Amino acid sequence: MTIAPDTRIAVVTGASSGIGEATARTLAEQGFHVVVGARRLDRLEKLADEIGGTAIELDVTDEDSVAALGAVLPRVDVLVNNAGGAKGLATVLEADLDDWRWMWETNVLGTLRVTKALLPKLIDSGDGLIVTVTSVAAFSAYDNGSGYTSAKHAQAVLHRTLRGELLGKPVRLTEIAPGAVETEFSLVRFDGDQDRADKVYEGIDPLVADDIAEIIGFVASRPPHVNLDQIIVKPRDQADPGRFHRH
Ligand code: 8X3
Repeated sequence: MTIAPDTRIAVVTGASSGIGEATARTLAEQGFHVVVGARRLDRLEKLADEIGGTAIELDVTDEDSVAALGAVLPRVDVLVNNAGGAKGLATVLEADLDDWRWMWETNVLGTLRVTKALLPKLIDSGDGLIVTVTSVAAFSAYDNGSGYTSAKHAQAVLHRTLRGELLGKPVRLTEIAPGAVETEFSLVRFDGDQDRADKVYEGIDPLVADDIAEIIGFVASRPPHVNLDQIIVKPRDQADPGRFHRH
C-alpha cells in the first residue's frame, strides 16, 4: 500500500454495506485513508474507488485473512470493529448451534482477531482509536435472542477490558451500541427473508447507517485527550430491544 507517510489510516471491517460502508465514507471525508475490509470484494472495490481508499478481502473468522490484513498496513490510526451480525431468533431450547457458532465467530472472535492483529500499530501511531460497534443487545437479554445477546455481551466485554489494559497507552476506546438501524442486519438475521426483515422496521422511524457513521466521525475527530467510552443510540421509537412505538 503506497500512501504518504503522514496520512492517517482508518480500517473498517464489515465495510461492504450498512454502517461499515457509511463509516468508511465519513472517515474518508475527514481525511483518513480508509482501508475497507469485508468478504464481498466487488462491492468493496467500488467503494474504495469512490473514497480513494484501499479494498482488502477480509474474513474476520479466518486467522490467515486477518494476518494478511495486518501485514499489508504500514500504520493504523483508527480501527472500527464493525463486522458481525445476528442469525435467527430462537429460544435456548431450540437454539441452532451453527447459528451460535457464526455469531460468536464473527462478533466475538472476529473482533478479538482483528484487534489483536492491529493493536501494536494502533499503539505505535501515538494516537490510536478503536471503535467497536456492539448493540443494545450488549446491555440486555431478550427472549429468543440469546445467541446474539450473548455474543454482543462478550464482544462488549472484550472491548471494555481493553480500556483498562491499555490505560497509559495512546489508544482511545469507544463502544457504540446501536438499537434498530435499517441495514442488511435483519435480512441476514432472517436468512434473506425480505418480508420478515421489513416487519422489524414497520411503523417506526429506524436509524439509518449514516446516523451511526456521523457519530463515529464525531468520535474520531475529538482531540486525543477526549475518550467517549460508550454511546447508546436508538431511534426515538425504540425504548429497549423489541420494545417499539409503531405508528
Ligand atoms: C440490533 C439491535 O434493536 O435491532 O443490534 O435488536 S435491535
